[in-house]
Amino acid sequence: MKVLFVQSPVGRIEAPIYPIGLAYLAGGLTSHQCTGIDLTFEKSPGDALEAELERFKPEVVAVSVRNIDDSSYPVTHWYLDSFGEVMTALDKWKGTVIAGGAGFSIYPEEILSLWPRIDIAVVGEGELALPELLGYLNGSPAPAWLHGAIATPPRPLLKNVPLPDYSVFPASDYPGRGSVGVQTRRGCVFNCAYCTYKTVSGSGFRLRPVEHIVLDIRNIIEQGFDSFMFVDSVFDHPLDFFLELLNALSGIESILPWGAWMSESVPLERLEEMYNAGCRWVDFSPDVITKKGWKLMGKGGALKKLWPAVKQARKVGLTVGINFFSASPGENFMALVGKFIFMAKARVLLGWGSTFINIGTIRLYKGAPLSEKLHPGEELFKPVFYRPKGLADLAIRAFQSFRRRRR
Ligand code: B12
Ligand code: SF4
Repeated sequence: MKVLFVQSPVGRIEAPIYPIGLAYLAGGLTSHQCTGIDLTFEKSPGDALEAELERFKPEVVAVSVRNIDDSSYPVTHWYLDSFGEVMTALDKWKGTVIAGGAGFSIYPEEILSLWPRIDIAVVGEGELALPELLGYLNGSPAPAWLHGAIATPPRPLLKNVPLPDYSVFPASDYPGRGSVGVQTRRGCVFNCAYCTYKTVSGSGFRLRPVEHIVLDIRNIIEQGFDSFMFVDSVFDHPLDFFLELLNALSGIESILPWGAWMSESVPLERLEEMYNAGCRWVDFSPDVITKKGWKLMGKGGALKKLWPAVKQARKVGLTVGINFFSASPGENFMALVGKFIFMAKARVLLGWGSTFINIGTIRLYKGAPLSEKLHPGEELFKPVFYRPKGLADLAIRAFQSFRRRRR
Protein backbone atom coordinates (compact mmCIF):
# COMPACT_ATOMS: atom_id res chain seq x y z
CA MET A 1 0.00 0.00 0.00
CA LYS A 2 1.03 3.64 -0.35
CA VAL A 3 1.55 5.13 3.10
CA LEU A 4 2.23 8.79 3.84
CA PHE A 5 3.81 9.40 7.24
CA VAL A 6 2.85 12.79 8.63
CA GLN A 7 4.46 14.42 11.63
CA SER A 8 1.97 16.87 13.13
CA PRO A 9 3.85 20.15 13.82
CA VAL A 10 6.01 20.09 16.95
CA GLY A 11 8.64 22.84 16.63
CA ARG A 12 8.13 26.40 17.80
CA ILE A 13 10.81 28.11 19.81
CA GLU A 14 12.33 24.70 20.52
CA ALA A 15 14.41 23.06 17.80
CA PRO A 16 12.60 20.51 15.61
CA ILE A 17 12.89 16.97 16.90
CA TYR A 18 13.48 14.13 14.46
CA PRO A 19 10.23 12.07 14.27
CA ILE A 20 11.73 8.76 15.43
CA GLY A 21 8.30 7.33 16.19
CA LEU A 22 7.51 7.42 12.46
CA ALA A 23 10.99 6.18 11.49
CA TYR A 24 10.38 3.14 13.75
CA LEU A 25 7.04 2.54 12.02
CA ALA A 26 8.63 2.87 8.56
CA GLY A 27 11.17 0.20 9.58
CA GLY A 28 8.29 -2.29 9.81
CA LEU A 29 6.75 -1.43 6.42
CA THR A 30 9.47 -2.48 4.01
CA SER A 31 6.97 -4.21 1.71
CA HIS A 32 4.90 -1.01 1.34
CA GLN A 33 5.63 2.22 -0.52
CA CYS A 34 6.26 4.92 2.10
CA THR A 35 7.22 8.56 2.23
CA GLY A 36 7.10 11.21 4.96
CA ILE A 37 6.34 14.87 5.54
CA ASP A 38 7.22 16.75 8.72
CA LEU A 39 4.76 19.63 8.95
CA THR A 40 6.88 21.26 11.64
CA PHE A 41 8.80 22.95 8.83
CA GLU A 42 5.74 24.29 7.03
CA LYS A 43 4.32 27.79 7.49
CA SER A 44 0.93 26.48 6.44
CA PRO A 45 0.73 22.79 7.49
CA GLY A 46 -2.71 22.22 5.95
CA ASP A 47 -1.70 23.53 2.49
CA ALA A 48 1.60 21.60 2.55
CA LEU A 49 -0.24 18.38 3.40
CA GLU A 50 -2.81 18.92 0.64
CA ALA A 51 0.00 19.38 -1.88
CA GLU A 52 1.72 16.18 -0.70
CA LEU A 53 -1.55 14.21 -0.88
CA GLU A 54 -1.97 15.40 -4.46
CA ARG A 55 1.64 14.53 -5.37
CA PHE A 56 2.09 11.12 -3.65
CA LYS A 57 -1.54 9.91 -3.79
CA PRO A 58 -1.35 7.70 -0.67
CA GLU A 59 -4.00 5.19 0.35
CA VAL A 60 -3.21 5.60 4.05
CA VAL A 61 -2.06 8.62 6.04
CA ALA A 62 -0.29 7.68 9.31
CA VAL A 63 -0.14 10.81 11.43
CA SER A 64 1.92 11.16 14.58
CA VAL A 65 0.90 13.47 17.41
CA ARG A 66 3.97 13.78 19.59
CA ASN A 67 2.80 16.59 21.85
CA ILE A 68 -0.63 17.86 22.74
CA ASP A 69 0.71 20.72 24.85
CA ASP A 70 4.16 21.78 26.02
CA SER A 71 3.41 21.20 29.71
CA SER A 72 4.78 24.68 30.48
CA TYR A 73 3.47 26.91 33.26
CA PRO A 74 2.32 29.68 33.36
CA VAL A 75 2.29 30.05 29.54
CA THR A 76 1.23 26.84 27.81
CA HIS A 77 1.42 26.11 24.10
CA TRP A 78 -1.40 23.97 22.66
CA TYR A 79 -0.02 21.88 19.79
CA LEU A 80 -3.46 20.53 18.87
CA ASP A 81 -4.34 23.81 17.13
CA SER A 82 -1.92 22.97 14.35
CA PHE A 83 -3.06 19.32 14.45
CA GLY A 84 -6.57 20.72 13.74
CA GLU A 85 -5.21 22.26 10.50
CA VAL A 86 -3.86 18.84 9.54
CA MET A 87 -7.26 17.27 10.16
CA THR A 88 -9.06 19.95 8.14
CA ALA A 89 -6.78 19.20 5.18
CA LEU A 90 -7.62 15.50 5.53
CA ASP A 91 -11.39 16.19 5.62
CA LYS A 92 -11.41 16.66 1.86
CA TRP A 93 -9.34 13.54 1.19
CA LYS A 94 -10.85 10.07 0.75
CA GLY A 95 -8.25 7.58 2.13
CA THR A 96 -7.74 6.03 5.59
CA VAL A 97 -6.35 8.12 8.45
CA ILE A 98 -4.50 6.30 11.23
CA ALA A 99 -3.22 8.36 14.17
CA GLY A 100 -0.93 7.61 17.09
CA GLY A 101 2.00 9.03 19.03
CA ALA A 102 3.32 9.73 22.53
CA GLY A 103 1.01 12.65 23.41
CA PHE A 104 -1.85 11.12 21.44
CA SER A 105 -1.69 7.88 23.47
CA ILE A 106 -2.46 9.73 26.72
CA TYR A 107 -5.71 11.19 25.31
CA PRO A 108 -6.90 9.08 22.34
CA GLU A 109 -10.65 9.29 23.10
CA GLU A 110 -10.58 13.07 23.56
CA ILE A 111 -8.67 13.64 20.31
CA LEU A 112 -10.90 11.21 18.43
CA SER A 113 -14.06 12.94 19.65
CA LEU A 114 -12.68 16.32 18.50
CA TRP A 115 -11.54 14.94 15.12
CA PRO A 116 -13.74 12.00 14.04
CA ARG A 117 -11.88 12.12 10.69
CA ILE A 118 -9.39 9.74 12.33
CA ASP A 119 -10.40 6.25 11.17
CA ILE A 120 -8.14 4.32 13.54
CA ALA A 121 -6.61 5.69 16.74
CA VAL A 122 -3.63 3.61 17.89
CA VAL A 123 -2.83 3.75 21.59
CA GLY A 124 0.81 2.91 22.34
CA GLU A 125 3.49 1.30 20.20
CA GLY A 126 2.85 0.93 16.50
CA GLU A 127 5.65 -1.06 14.83
CA LEU A 128 3.92 -4.42 14.84
CA ALA A 129 0.40 -2.99 14.91
CA LEU A 130 0.62 -0.89 11.73
CA PRO A 131 1.48 -3.75 9.33
CA GLU A 132 -1.43 -5.72 10.81
CA LEU A 133 -3.78 -2.77 10.36
CA LEU A 134 -2.69 -2.36 6.75
CA GLY A 135 -3.38 -6.08 6.26
CA TYR A 136 -6.84 -5.54 7.71
CA LEU A 137 -7.47 -2.62 5.32
CA ASN A 138 -6.45 -5.00 2.53
CA GLY A 139 -9.08 -7.56 3.55
CA SER A 140 -7.49 -9.65 6.34
CA PRO A 141 -9.56 -10.23 9.52
CA ALA A 142 -9.63 -7.39 12.06
CA PRO A 143 -7.01 -7.71 14.82
CA ALA A 144 -8.52 -8.70 18.19
CA TRP A 145 -7.17 -5.48 19.74
CA LEU A 146 -9.14 -3.19 17.39
CA HIS A 147 -12.26 -1.99 19.21
CA GLY A 148 -14.26 0.27 16.89
CA ALA A 149 -11.93 3.13 16.00
CA ILE A 150 -9.60 2.52 18.95
CA ALA A 151 -6.68 0.11 18.63
CA THR A 152 -4.85 -1.04 21.75
CA PRO A 153 -2.18 -3.42 20.43
CA PRO A 154 -0.06 -5.46 22.86
CA ARG A 155 3.37 -4.07 23.74
CA PRO A 156 5.98 -5.84 21.63
CA LEU A 157 9.22 -7.39 22.83
CA LEU A 158 11.91 -5.10 21.47
CA LYS A 159 13.82 -7.96 19.85
CA ASN A 160 10.85 -8.18 17.47
CA VAL A 161 10.87 -4.49 16.59
CA PRO A 162 12.64 -3.84 13.25
CA LEU A 163 15.38 -1.25 12.91
CA PRO A 164 14.10 2.29 12.22
CA ASP A 165 14.15 3.53 8.63
CA TYR A 166 15.55 7.07 8.62
CA SER A 167 15.23 7.50 4.87
CA VAL A 168 11.63 8.76 5.18
CA PHE A 169 12.85 11.96 6.91
CA PRO A 170 16.30 13.19 5.75
CA ALA A 171 18.82 13.76 8.54
CA SER A 172 19.98 17.03 6.96
CA ASP A 173 16.65 18.68 7.91
CA TYR A 174 17.42 18.17 11.62
CA PRO A 175 20.75 19.71 12.59
CA GLY A 176 21.52 20.40 16.22
CA ARG A 177 22.51 18.70 19.40
CA GLY A 178 20.73 15.38 19.97
CA SER A 179 17.92 16.10 17.54
CA VAL A 180 17.59 12.39 16.72
CA GLY A 181 16.72 9.93 19.47
CA VAL A 182 17.89 6.37 20.06
CA GLN A 183 15.68 4.17 22.16
CA THR A 184 17.25 1.25 24.02
CA ARG A 185 14.46 0.30 26.42
CA ARG A 186 10.77 0.93 27.01
CA GLY A 187 8.83 1.13 30.25
CA CYS A 188 10.18 2.06 33.67
CA VAL A 189 10.57 0.41 37.04
CA PHE A 190 10.29 3.63 39.05
CA ASN A 191 7.12 5.18 40.42
CA CYS A 192 7.44 8.96 40.16
CA ALA A 193 4.07 10.33 41.22
CA TYR A 194 3.53 12.63 38.23
CA CYS A 195 4.60 10.28 35.48
CA THR A 196 2.48 8.68 32.74
CA TYR A 197 5.27 6.59 31.33
CA LYS A 198 4.17 3.38 33.06
CA THR A 199 0.60 3.75 31.82
CA VAL A 200 1.79 4.27 28.27
CA SER A 201 4.85 1.97 28.10
CA GLY A 202 4.37 -0.41 31.02
CA SER A 203 6.05 -1.06 34.35
CA GLY A 204 9.32 -2.93 34.11
CA PHE A 205 11.89 -2.44 31.39
CA ARG A 206 11.68 -4.07 27.97
CA LEU A 207 15.23 -4.07 26.68
CA ARG A 208 16.37 -3.79 23.09
CA PRO A 209 19.08 -6.22 22.03
CA VAL A 210 22.43 -4.43 22.24
CA GLU A 211 23.41 -5.61 18.74
CA HIS A 212 20.29 -3.89 17.33
CA ILE A 213 21.25 -0.67 19.11
CA VAL A 214 24.77 -0.80 17.66
CA LEU A 215 23.38 -1.33 14.13
CA ASP A 216 20.95 1.54 14.67
CA ILE A 217 23.73 3.90 15.79
CA ARG A 218 25.95 2.91 12.85
CA ASN A 219 23.00 3.68 10.60
CA ILE A 220 22.53 7.08 12.28
CA ILE A 221 26.20 7.87 11.67
CA GLU A 222 25.86 6.87 7.99
CA GLN A 223 22.73 8.97 7.54
CA GLY A 224 24.72 12.10 8.44
CA PHE A 225 23.18 13.13 11.78
CA ASP A 226 25.55 15.24 13.86
CA SER A 227 24.75 13.80 17.30
CA PHE A 228 22.08 11.71 19.03
CA MET A 229 20.33 11.38 22.33
CA PHE A 230 19.18 8.30 24.23
CA VAL A 231 15.48 8.86 24.82
CA ASP A 232 15.19 6.21 27.56
CA SER A 233 13.62 7.00 30.91
CA VAL A 234 16.83 6.26 32.87
CA PHE A 235 19.97 5.29 30.98
CA ASP A 236 21.79 3.65 33.93
CA HIS A 237 19.02 1.17 34.83
CA PRO A 238 19.09 -1.80 34.88
CA LEU A 239 22.77 -1.69 35.75
CA ASP A 240 23.88 -4.87 33.89
CA PHE A 241 22.29 -3.68 30.67
CA PHE A 242 23.80 -0.20 31.10
CA LEU A 243 27.29 -1.70 31.46
CA GLU A 244 26.85 -4.03 28.49
CA LEU A 245 25.61 -1.15 26.35
CA LEU A 246 28.40 1.16 27.49
CA ASN A 247 30.93 -1.47 26.53
CA ALA A 248 29.34 -1.83 23.07
CA LEU A 249 29.27 1.95 22.56
CA SER A 250 33.00 2.15 23.31
CA GLY A 251 33.57 -0.19 20.34
CA ILE A 252 31.78 1.99 17.76
CA GLU A 253 34.39 3.81 15.72
CA SER A 254 33.70 7.49 14.90
CA ILE A 255 30.71 7.53 17.24
CA LEU A 256 28.84 10.86 17.31
CA PRO A 257 28.53 12.96 20.44
CA TRP A 258 25.56 11.76 22.49
CA GLY A 259 23.58 12.50 25.64
CA ALA A 260 21.36 10.59 28.07
CA TRP A 261 19.11 10.92 31.11
CA MET A 262 20.79 9.53 34.19
CA SER A 263 19.74 8.73 37.72
CA GLU A 264 21.74 10.20 40.58
CA SER A 265 22.65 6.60 41.53
CA VAL A 266 24.90 6.13 38.49
CA PRO A 267 28.18 4.53 39.67
CA LEU A 268 30.51 7.55 39.60
CA GLU A 269 33.40 5.76 37.88
CA ARG A 270 31.11 5.02 34.92
CA LEU A 271 30.72 8.70 34.03
CA GLU A 272 34.27 8.85 32.71
CA GLU A 273 33.67 5.66 30.69
CA MET A 274 30.59 7.35 29.24
CA TYR A 275 32.67 10.37 28.25
CA ASN A 276 35.24 8.07 26.61
CA ALA A 277 32.40 6.33 24.71
CA GLY A 278 31.29 9.65 23.17
CA CYS A 279 28.86 10.99 25.77
CA ARG A 280 29.01 14.80 25.98
CA TRP A 281 25.99 15.75 28.05
CA VAL A 282 23.77 14.17 30.71
CA ASP A 283 20.54 15.20 32.36
CA PHE A 284 19.44 14.45 35.90
CA SER A 285 15.83 14.80 37.03
CA PRO A 286 15.81 14.90 40.81
CA ASP A 287 12.61 17.00 40.55
CA VAL A 288 12.62 17.77 44.29
CA ILE A 289 15.24 18.92 46.77
CA THR A 290 14.05 17.78 50.21
CA LYS A 291 13.91 14.28 51.70
CA LYS A 292 10.20 14.72 52.38
CA GLY A 293 9.52 15.74 48.78
CA TRP A 294 11.64 12.82 47.52
CA LYS A 295 9.58 10.33 49.53
CA LEU A 296 6.22 11.83 48.58
CA MET A 297 7.23 11.95 44.93
CA GLY A 298 7.85 8.17 45.03
CA LYS A 299 11.40 8.53 43.71
CA GLY A 300 13.78 5.58 43.79
CA GLY A 301 17.50 6.05 44.59
CA ALA A 302 18.75 8.64 47.07
CA LEU A 303 18.75 12.44 46.97
CA LYS A 304 22.12 12.61 48.76
CA LYS A 305 23.79 11.10 45.70
CA LEU A 306 22.74 14.00 43.45
CA TRP A 307 25.51 16.50 44.16
CA PRO A 308 28.37 13.93 43.97
CA ALA A 309 26.98 12.66 40.63
CA VAL A 310 26.63 16.17 39.18
CA LYS A 311 30.13 17.12 40.40
CA GLN A 312 31.71 14.00 38.95
CA ALA A 313 29.90 14.44 35.62
CA ARG A 314 31.29 17.96 35.34
CA LYS A 315 34.74 16.79 36.45
CA VAL A 316 34.98 14.31 33.56
CA GLY A 317 33.92 17.03 31.11
CA LEU A 318 30.21 16.39 30.61
CA THR A 319 27.71 19.21 30.21
CA VAL A 320 25.03 18.70 32.86
CA GLY A 321 21.33 19.55 32.96
CA ILE A 322 19.37 19.28 36.22
CA ASN A 323 15.59 19.37 36.24
CA PHE A 324 13.48 20.44 39.21
CA PHE A 325 9.79 21.15 39.72
CA SER A 326 8.62 24.44 41.17
CA ALA A 327 6.30 22.66 43.62
CA SER A 328 5.41 19.10 44.57
CA PRO A 329 3.75 17.38 47.51
CA GLY A 330 5.69 18.38 50.64
CA GLU A 331 7.60 21.18 48.86
CA ASN A 332 6.77 24.81 48.26
CA PHE A 333 8.43 28.17 48.87
CA MET A 334 11.46 27.24 50.99
CA ALA A 335 12.19 24.25 48.79
CA LEU A 336 11.99 26.50 45.73
CA VAL A 337 14.52 28.82 47.34
CA GLY A 338 16.70 25.72 47.89
CA LYS A 339 16.46 24.94 44.17
CA PHE A 340 17.53 28.47 43.21
CA ILE A 341 20.46 28.19 45.65
CA PHE A 342 21.38 24.83 44.12
CA MET A 343 21.24 26.47 40.70
CA ALA A 344 23.56 29.30 41.72
CA LYS A 345 25.98 26.95 43.50
CA ALA A 346 26.13 24.46 40.63
CA ARG A 347 26.62 27.10 37.96
CA VAL A 348 29.22 29.08 39.88
CA LEU A 349 31.22 26.11 41.18
CA LEU A 350 30.88 23.71 38.25
CA GLY A 351 30.84 26.00 35.21
CA TRP A 352 28.32 28.65 34.21
CA GLY A 353 28.16 27.65 30.57
CA SER A 354 28.13 23.88 31.17
CA THR A 355 25.68 23.43 34.04
CA PHE A 356 22.03 24.11 33.32
CA ILE A 357 19.12 24.04 35.72
CA ASN A 358 15.53 23.90 34.61
CA ILE A 359 12.65 24.53 36.98
CA GLY A 360 9.39 23.34 35.42
CA THR A 361 5.95 22.84 36.90
CA ILE A 362 4.16 19.49 37.13
CA ARG A 363 1.52 19.14 34.42
CA LEU A 364 -0.99 16.62 35.76
CA TYR A 365 -1.91 13.91 33.25
CA LYS A 366 -4.64 11.32 33.42
CA GLY A 367 -3.16 8.02 34.61
CA ALA A 368 -0.40 9.49 36.80
CA PRO A 369 -0.61 8.47 40.50
CA LEU A 370 -0.57 12.12 41.67
CA SER A 371 -3.43 13.02 39.31
CA GLU A 372 -5.51 10.10 40.56
CA LYS A 373 -4.97 11.33 44.11
CA LEU A 374 -5.72 15.02 43.50
CA HIS A 375 -8.23 14.82 40.63
CA PRO A 376 -9.70 11.30 40.75
CA GLY A 377 -11.56 10.35 37.58
CA GLU A 378 -10.81 13.67 35.83
CA GLU A 379 -9.52 13.67 32.26
CA LEU A 380 -7.14 16.66 32.69
CA PHE A 381 -7.02 17.01 28.91
CA LYS A 382 -6.79 20.79 29.11
CA PRO A 383 -3.61 21.41 31.12
CA VAL A 384 -3.92 21.41 34.91
CA PHE A 385 -0.76 22.05 36.91
CA TYR A 386 0.46 21.21 40.39
CA ARG A 387 0.94 24.90 40.96
CA PRO A 388 3.27 26.55 43.42
CA LYS A 389 1.40 28.75 45.90
CA GLY A 390 1.79 32.34 47.17
CA LEU A 391 5.33 33.68 47.00
CA ALA A 392 6.59 30.55 45.25
CA ASP A 393 4.10 31.16 42.43
CA LEU A 394 5.23 34.77 42.05
CA ALA A 395 8.88 33.71 42.03
CA ILE A 396 8.37 31.04 39.38
CA ARG A 397 6.27 33.35 37.18
CA ALA A 398 9.03 35.97 37.32
CA PHE A 399 11.70 33.33 36.60
CA GLN A 400 9.81 31.91 33.59
CA SER A 401 9.02 35.36 32.23
CA PHE A 402 12.74 36.25 32.44
CA ARG A 403 13.61 33.03 30.58
CA ARG A 404 10.99 33.65 27.88
CA ARG A 405 12.32 37.18 27.30
CA ARG A 406 15.90 35.90 27.06
CA ARG A 407 14.85 33.31 24.42
C1 B12 B 1 12.80 11.83 24.59
C2 B12 B 1 11.71 12.83 24.81
C3 B12 B 1 12.01 14.16 24.60
C4 B12 B 1 13.37 14.63 24.10
C5 B12 B 1 13.45 14.38 22.59
C6 B12 B 1 14.84 14.07 22.10
C7 B12 B 1 14.85 13.50 20.73
N1 B12 B 1 15.89 13.81 20.01
O1 B12 B 1 13.98 12.78 20.27
C8 B12 B 1 13.34 16.16 24.48
C9 B12 B 1 13.94 16.35 25.86
C10 B12 B 1 14.08 17.11 23.54
C11 B12 B 1 11.84 16.39 24.59
C12 B12 B 1 11.27 17.63 24.44
C13 B12 B 1 9.92 17.85 24.60
N2 B12 B 1 9.00 16.98 25.06
CO1 B12 B 1 9.33 15.11 25.25
N3 B12 B 1 9.49 13.29 25.47
C14 B12 B 1 10.42 12.40 25.25
C15 B12 B 1 9.99 10.97 25.64
C16 B12 B 1 10.61 10.63 26.99
C17 B12 B 1 10.33 9.86 24.64
C18 B12 B 1 9.86 10.11 23.20
C19 B12 B 1 10.50 9.11 22.28
O2 B12 B 1 11.46 9.42 21.59
N4 B12 B 1 10.00 7.87 22.24
C20 B12 B 1 10.53 6.81 21.41
C21 B12 B 1 9.72 6.66 20.09
C22 B12 B 1 10.20 5.47 19.31
O3 B12 B 1 8.39 6.44 20.48
P1 B12 B 1 7.16 7.38 20.04
O4 B12 B 1 7.61 8.62 19.44
O5 B12 B 1 6.22 7.43 21.17
O6 B12 B 1 6.50 6.50 18.86
C23 B12 B 1 5.90 5.25 19.11
C24 B12 B 1 4.41 5.34 19.48
O7 B12 B 1 4.02 6.56 20.04
C25 B12 B 1 3.70 5.02 18.21
N5 B12 B 1 3.44 6.10 17.26
C26 B12 B 1 4.01 7.31 17.12
N6 B12 B 1 3.45 7.97 16.10
C27 B12 B 1 2.53 7.16 15.54
C28 B12 B 1 1.70 7.31 14.46
C29 B12 B 1 0.86 6.26 14.09
C30 B12 B 1 -0.01 6.41 12.89
C31 B12 B 1 0.85 5.04 14.83
C32 B12 B 1 -0.01 3.91 14.41
C33 B12 B 1 1.66 4.91 15.95
C34 B12 B 1 2.51 5.95 16.30
O8 B12 B 1 4.56 4.09 17.59
C35 B12 B 1 5.92 4.51 17.80
C36 B12 B 1 6.82 3.31 17.82
O9 B12 B 1 6.44 2.44 18.87
C37 B12 B 1 8.44 11.14 25.73
C38 B12 B 1 7.76 10.28 26.79
C39 B12 B 1 7.46 8.92 26.28
N7 B12 B 1 7.62 7.97 27.11
O10 B12 B 1 7.06 8.74 25.13
C40 B12 B 1 8.31 12.63 26.08
C41 B12 B 1 7.06 13.43 25.61
C42 B12 B 1 6.74 13.03 24.19
N8 B12 B 1 7.50 14.82 25.64
C43 B12 B 1 6.59 15.60 26.01
C44 B12 B 1 6.73 17.03 26.01
C45 B12 B 1 5.60 17.82 26.63
C46 B12 B 1 7.88 17.64 25.48
C47 B12 B 1 8.13 19.16 25.32
C48 B12 B 1 6.95 19.95 24.82
C49 B12 B 1 8.62 19.67 26.67
C50 B12 B 1 8.89 21.18 26.68
N9 B12 B 1 8.20 21.88 27.55
O11 B12 B 1 9.67 21.67 25.92
C51 B12 B 1 9.31 19.19 24.34
C52 B12 B 1 8.83 19.27 22.89
C53 B12 B 1 9.96 19.17 21.91
C54 B12 B 1 9.47 19.16 20.47
N10 B12 B 1 10.03 19.99 19.62
O12 B12 B 1 8.58 18.41 20.13
C55 B12 B 1 5.32 14.87 26.41
C56 B12 B 1 4.17 15.03 25.43
C57 B12 B 1 2.83 14.96 26.13
C58 B12 B 1 2.08 16.20 25.88
N11 B12 B 1 1.88 16.99 26.90
O13 B12 B 1 1.74 16.47 24.79
C59 B12 B 1 5.80 13.42 26.57
C60 B12 B 1 4.80 12.28 26.22
C61 B12 B 1 6.25 13.22 28.06
C62 B12 B 1 5.13 13.46 29.06
N12 B12 B 1 4.33 12.49 29.47
O14 B12 B 1 4.99 14.55 29.51
N13 B12 B 1 11.18 15.24 24.77
S1 SF4 C 1 9.72 10.13 35.74
FE1 SF4 C 1 10.23 8.42 37.12
S2 SF4 C 1 8.70 6.81 36.65
FE2 SF4 C 1 8.66 8.29 34.96
S3 SF4 C 1 10.04 7.49 33.41
FE3 SF4 C 1 11.27 8.91 34.67
S4 SF4 C 1 12.17 7.62 36.31
FE4 SF4 C 1 10.49 6.44 35.35
